[in-house]
Amino acid sequence: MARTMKRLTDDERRAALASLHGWIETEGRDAITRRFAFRDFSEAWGFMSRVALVAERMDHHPEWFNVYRTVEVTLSTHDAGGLTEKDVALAKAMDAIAGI
Ligand code: HBI
Repeated sequence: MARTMKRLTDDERRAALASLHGWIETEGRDAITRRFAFRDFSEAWGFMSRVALVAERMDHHPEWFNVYRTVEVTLSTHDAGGLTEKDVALAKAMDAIAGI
């Protein structure tokens, strides 16, 4: 049985956003969103490929939309019905992979 993660409190969410770069609260959802822009599609795809391997290791996956050199990402924990520490950890990993 997968351990159900606890949703972050409002204070925890605020602190988490302060520790991240460029992430914002998602409209109408208990989630966080960020738009990454790269030099070209190849760099965007390379980013997604590296993140995909981290997501598999974490067993925690992004909701993302790629158009050419941009990748829009939304993170939330479906099992918890909202934002958890797993989303913050994946966001930090994505920032690091993007070199932010
Ligand atoms: N990824 N973002 C996200 N949220 C989840 O709840 C989630 C996931 N990846 C895998 C996963 N859950 C499963 O391991 C569980 O549903 C069992």
